Amino acid sequence: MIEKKRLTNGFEYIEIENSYAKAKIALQGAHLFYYKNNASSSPLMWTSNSTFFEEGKAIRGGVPICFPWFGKLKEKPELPQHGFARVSPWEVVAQEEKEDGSTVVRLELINNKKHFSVWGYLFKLQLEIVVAKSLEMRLMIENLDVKSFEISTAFHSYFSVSDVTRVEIKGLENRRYYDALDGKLYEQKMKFQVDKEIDRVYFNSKNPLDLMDTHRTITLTSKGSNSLVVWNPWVEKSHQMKDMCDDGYKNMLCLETGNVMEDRVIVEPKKKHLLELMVQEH
Ligand code: TA6
Repeated sequence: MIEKKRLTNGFEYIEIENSYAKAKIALQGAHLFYYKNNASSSPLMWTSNSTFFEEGKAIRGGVPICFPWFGKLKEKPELPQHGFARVSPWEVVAQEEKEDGSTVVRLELINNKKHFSVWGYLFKLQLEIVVAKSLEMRLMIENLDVKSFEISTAFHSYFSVSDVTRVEIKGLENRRYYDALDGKLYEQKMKFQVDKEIDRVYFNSKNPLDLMDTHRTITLTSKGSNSLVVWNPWVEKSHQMKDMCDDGYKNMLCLETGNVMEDRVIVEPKKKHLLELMVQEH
């Protein structure tokens, strides 16, 4: 089943249901905000029960698409954090229920005057989402301009965990990272642990990455990305965010695959950059 639906406030999303899983994708931001494998006891992605589903407001959870910048845009810090793609209306350009039981949806965003006024380049984004036993996302970024552009991008994925203080991550050992909380560089020597706010950019990311929860392991395999951002807002920051339920931090961890800071990407005129993520749970 693939059905276009609207919330009472008119907010549009696509609901997908097949023999493997159920998913929901907002047209704004081509933002997957729900995915649950039929064989799982809990959803794969976490979404705040205080999130807004309103035009122009980023959904707190699921997989926000960060483009064309990550975090604040240095030269224009007043612009929306993580770029405009996640708060822009995308268009469904293809949808297919395949013979193997999976469902594929493709959404597109082409630059408009509003985008051009803040970021003066011609571009096309196409996001392909495959809902199957695993969740696959492919973001194709095309430079339609006559000049190169530099981008920082990420799948800002919020994963649902039973207790964030008890999860382990395999694949970060000895990795260099930038700690956004103190602006310093470190190396992951100790076992990864969440017992405070975590906001780190790991460089030179490796595949696969395992997020080990008590009842399941979530394995991330990415292509076209060299950075991994790990974020948990913990108590204080959660209280500061209107769209974050106070204790929501206990059951989520962001593992964001993309290219940020020193890993940012230059896309030459008429060329494409592909960012891919496959998420499996077992
Ligand atoms: O996950 C990295 C990060 O840049 C954090 O610093 C935090 O700001 C998070 O993104 C959430 O950003 P958002 O704009 O969605 O509130």
